[in-house]
Amino acid sequence: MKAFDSLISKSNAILIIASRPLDFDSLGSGLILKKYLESLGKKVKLVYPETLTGYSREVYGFLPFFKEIIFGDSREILKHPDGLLILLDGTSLVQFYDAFQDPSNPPDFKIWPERLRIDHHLQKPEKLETRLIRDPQASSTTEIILHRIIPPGFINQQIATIGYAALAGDTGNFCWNFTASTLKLASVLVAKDADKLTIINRLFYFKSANYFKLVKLVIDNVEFDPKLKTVFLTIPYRKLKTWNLSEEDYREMRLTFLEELGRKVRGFDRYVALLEKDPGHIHVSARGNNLNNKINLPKMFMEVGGNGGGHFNALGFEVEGNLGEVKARVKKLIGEYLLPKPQSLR
Ligand SMILES: [Mn+2]
Repeated sequence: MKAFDSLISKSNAILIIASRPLDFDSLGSGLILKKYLESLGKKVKLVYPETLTGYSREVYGFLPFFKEIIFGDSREILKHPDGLLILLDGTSLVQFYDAFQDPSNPPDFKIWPERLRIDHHLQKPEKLETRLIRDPQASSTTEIILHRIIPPGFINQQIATIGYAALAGDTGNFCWNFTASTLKLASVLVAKDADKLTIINRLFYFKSANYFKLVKLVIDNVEFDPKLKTVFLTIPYRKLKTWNLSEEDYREMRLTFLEELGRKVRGFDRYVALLEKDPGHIHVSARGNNLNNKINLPKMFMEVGGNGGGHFNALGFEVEGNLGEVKARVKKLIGEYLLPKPQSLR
């Protein structure tokens, strides 16, 4: 890709930041790009902007070159611009520094004159980059990089393993968000002997022993709304506090609802989690059934404070407000979006 080549030819040093939240595409796209740029003689640093829990290290640690990733807040390193800044697999500023530990004093990207963002998410008004490579049709940022930047000859077994992990992760093991191109690429990676079994094991058979407790919490707190064809998981702060969940358990509980139950029950086309993480601070996430959900979820949720990021059938954001009121507004919106569009008068 010419634009990319001319951009990197100008810089000897390159800083790559892989977006939060942690997944195989974020780390994988970073690792593949790092190894490729290093093969061109560049000095590359790859940062994932938060520290990892022991569990996450177990899940992701098998990735080739994992030890080359710098884990921890990106704010210090971002204060010293040196060469090109590349932002991967994210749309908003908070994804590129440790906003979870400390949301105040976000980094100032503008002090980096050249900033490239590569992403497959829907566009968002926040403009972080000076150059953008974006393809919302692509399954993953890794797919964009392997198709448009990396020459096929560069793919060896290690790169194939990283790439396959990213594709399988972002498509739910090829259940959604994939195209013929994705499968062609997967075929190349399998032919290069990607370590499929380890990847599938880490992605789908790696639950904690207390997973069953988390499933019970979810099941005890869901509400099926047949009129809206939507399932809600609504948990107020006072209740969430009594459960005393670790950050990992919280994430696993939320994803159990969204990814394992979500999209799956006949007659219910959307799954909405409204979790009051701190008093008045609500973590909203939703999934839509890929066949039956016709509501553009990122678009609809912008009306309750969403940032427009995500995919048609998947999103998450945080908003300040009263839990009951937010839920009532979400229900009203879904009801409105489900009404047949008025026919224009002829
Ligand atoms: Mn991704």
